[in-house]
Amino acid sequence: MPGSPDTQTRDTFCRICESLCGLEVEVERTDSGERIRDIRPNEQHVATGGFACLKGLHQHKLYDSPDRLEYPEKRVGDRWERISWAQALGEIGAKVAKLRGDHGADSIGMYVGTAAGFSMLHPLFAQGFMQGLGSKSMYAPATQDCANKFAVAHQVYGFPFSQPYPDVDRTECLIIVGANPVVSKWSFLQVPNPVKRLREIQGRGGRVIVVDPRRTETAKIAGEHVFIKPDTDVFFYLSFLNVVIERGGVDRARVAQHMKGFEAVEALVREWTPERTERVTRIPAETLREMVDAYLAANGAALYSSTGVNMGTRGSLCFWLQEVINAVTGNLDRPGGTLMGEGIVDFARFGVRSGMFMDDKTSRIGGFRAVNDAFPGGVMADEILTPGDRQLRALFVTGGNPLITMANSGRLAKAFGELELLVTLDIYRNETGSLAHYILPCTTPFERPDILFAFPLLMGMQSRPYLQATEAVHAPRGEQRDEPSIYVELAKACGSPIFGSSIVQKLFEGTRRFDTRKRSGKGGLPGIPQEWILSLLLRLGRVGSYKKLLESPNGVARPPVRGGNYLGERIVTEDKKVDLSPDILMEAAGELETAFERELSDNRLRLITKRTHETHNSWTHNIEEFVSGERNTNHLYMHPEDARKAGLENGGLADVRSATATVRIPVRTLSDLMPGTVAMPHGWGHQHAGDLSVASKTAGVNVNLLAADGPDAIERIAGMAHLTGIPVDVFPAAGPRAKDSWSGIAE
Ligand SMILES: Nc1nc2c(c(=O)[nH]1)N[C@H]1C(S)=C(S)[C@@H](COP(=O)(O)OP(=O)(O)OC[C@H]3O[C@@H](n4cnc5c(=O)[nH]c(N)nc54)[C@H](O)[C@@H]3O)O[C@H]1N2
Ligand SMILES: Nc1nc2c(c(=O)[nH]1)N[C@H]1C(S)=C(S)[C@@H](COP(=O)(O)OP(=O)(O)OC[C@H]3O[C@@H](n4cnc5c(=O)[nH]c(N)nc54)[C@H](O)[C@@H]3O)O[C@H]1N2
Ligand code: SF4
Ligand SMILES: [Mo]
Repeated sequence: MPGSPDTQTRDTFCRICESLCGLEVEVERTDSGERIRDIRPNEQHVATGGFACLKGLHQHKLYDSPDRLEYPEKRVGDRWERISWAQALGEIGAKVAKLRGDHGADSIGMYVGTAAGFSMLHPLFAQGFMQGLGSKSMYAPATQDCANKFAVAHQVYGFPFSQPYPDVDRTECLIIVGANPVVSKWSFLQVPNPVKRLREIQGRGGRVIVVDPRRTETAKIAGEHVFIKPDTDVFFYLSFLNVVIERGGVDRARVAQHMKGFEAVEALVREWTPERTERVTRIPAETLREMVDAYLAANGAALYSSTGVNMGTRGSLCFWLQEVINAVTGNLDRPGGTLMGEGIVDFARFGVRSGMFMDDKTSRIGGFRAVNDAFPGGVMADEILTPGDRQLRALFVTGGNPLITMANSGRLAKAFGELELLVTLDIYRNETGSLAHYILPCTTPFERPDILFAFPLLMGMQSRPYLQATEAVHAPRGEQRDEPSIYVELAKACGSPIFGSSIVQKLFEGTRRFDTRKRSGKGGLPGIPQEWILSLLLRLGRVGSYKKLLESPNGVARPPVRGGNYLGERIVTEDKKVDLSPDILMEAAGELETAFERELSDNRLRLITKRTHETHNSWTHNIEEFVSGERNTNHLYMHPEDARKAGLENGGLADVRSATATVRIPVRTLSDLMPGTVAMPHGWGHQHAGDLSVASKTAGVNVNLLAADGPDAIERIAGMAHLTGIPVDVFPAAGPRAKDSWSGIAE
């Protein structure tokens, strides 16, 4: 009951997605500890005021579930045993030390998952642990969603995290390619309440145009939609720039002053007229010209793209061309165009000076350059299965679920079975955990103190900049610990000091004495004082302290980014110019003619992604009401005409075959799809996670069984997996539904 003596309202913010919605949490005191009764959007919040989504408002059902991990577990045969932290740390430490001694540090890998990224300290300490071990074998989901953006920004702007974003509140023309912010709530930018914000663009006479193989929720809200054949975006961008030049839309003076290499790109796009690219993109030349005209006529316009483009086969080329277009038309660094955020520190300058993320290490398999220190997930199975120096023998998975979210999950599961040590740090025993040797239970976002994560804090990727801090909403009820403390303990147990420094290691071990124990649960296990480190970070940026920020539970607004001070000033390339034609991208563009020819003759169905409001990657399927009734499975969405041709109808069961695997799944017809395109939501296939009492009973299938892995299957520049636009054939099912989520099919 709100206001009753046993309940209290606490302010915090959501850390599931980039919207970071301000929340009011109703906490009730019970005999077994504090429990969240209700979550409401914080109406007073300076940036997210009154907005939150279904997932955010129901997240306590995930955290409060009896399925939550409460203590460390060890797999003994096919049983799970509860063990103490001391035993877990001791055994893991001994194993790691032995592997490191016998096979070198690189035999120990780490996959830092998406949930880690929404905490400020979790990824930092995971990296610090690896640094201590001296291992370079880092992996991250970036090669599933956005490594192309980092790799290209590194080339074009001199730093991977220099990521311009559309000035949503002032733009007159926003072209959204392969993103669905109404469902995803935006990516690489914080725009809470996307529906309202997109409508506002239209309300002030601006245009929002969505380029997508599906008439999406965003397209319906924004009103204008253009179909594109999946995975042909690079040809769209080439002819977009071709028309920009044809229309005289290049700001030559600005290009001469602030950019270099435009001649090479100009020559590259000369042959790519919209009449030509129309044959593969299926965007009529006239439509494309009209779109370019709208973009050029606007007083401030932006092309924005996200995972629908990133996950194709040429995400790096696409993002590069997009950035070239935004730059040469004069839209980069101007109001209404694209802006370079301003974090609490000049992260780009700091990064370049310190050499951060500039390591040019390459993967053993395939020789891929690391992006932000991480190797492509697409070679992970090979790194485990291929004998030799640097062979991966142990893996830590922290806040991620690669066996559902990475390409060729069937093969990856087999590879994980070969690992001598697999440890997951999670709030659940997820599918990856089901194969682990040890599982370490972690605190949830509501059980840890926090500030904004790296994108908004360090890069200023916020449409309405502000700062915020939160305390833990309540203490964990079991022996769960925060990840930074776990990594300090693990480093000690492995005999490899965190961040490679014995002084830092000792310092953190010492600080545990000051733990207030408020957050350490009934296990009474001391942790490192996260608040101190958060405060230190804020002080580095001269924006006060953690404690001070706590006084403003609705956030503290920061000055808006106005543009006009990036080019020639804040840019960190050596010559202070935007590099429009980096060698590595120009070289990669050499294969476009062949790719175009291949595209012309390929008319197989293309499988694309589809996110839904209730599901967040692989981890919200354990909430009963999110997966009840018809929502108990994912579906294969097909255009009615394609379904008819395949001999299928709404509700029928289909076999979907790619070059990698075949999966069996029920069909839903959907006339919002471009004919020739089929769609399947990812994140399903939980039958192996027996501990997830709700999710494990869902019938969904893991779409990533269909995606290919290995050095020849991934994008060359950034190592991106190919997760959308996958060629498939669809048939009526040859048998009943599958029980095995590693194979997806009954046979
Ligand atoms: N509800 C919900 N929200 C989420 C997530 C979630 O799982 N569920 N995940 C979060 C995460 S981790 C991320 S990275 C963001 C991602 O955020 P977004 O990038 O906005 O992701 P999607 O909503 O999947 O939108 C991708 C769009 O690309 C389209 N598309 C697919 N293939 C192609 C193609 O070849 N070309 C073009 N032009 N379009 C294509 C799809 O139809 C879809 O509309 O969302 C975040 N928010
Ligand atoms: N086919 C296809 N595949 C995709 C995508 C797609 O659109 N289509 N999308 C991709 C995208 S955008 C991404 S980002 C990746 C995601 O890939 P992953 O990061 O591997 O997967 P998630 O499902 O986000 O896993 C998050 C895990 O973190 C746990 N968790 C939640 N909160 C915490 C916490 O506070 N601490 C700890 N320790 N754990 C926590 C959850 O229980 C869950 O197991 O997958 C990608 N895979
Ligand atoms: S949009 Fe939803 S999931 Fe994302 S931060 Fe807001 S409440 Fe959380
Ligand atoms: Mo993502």
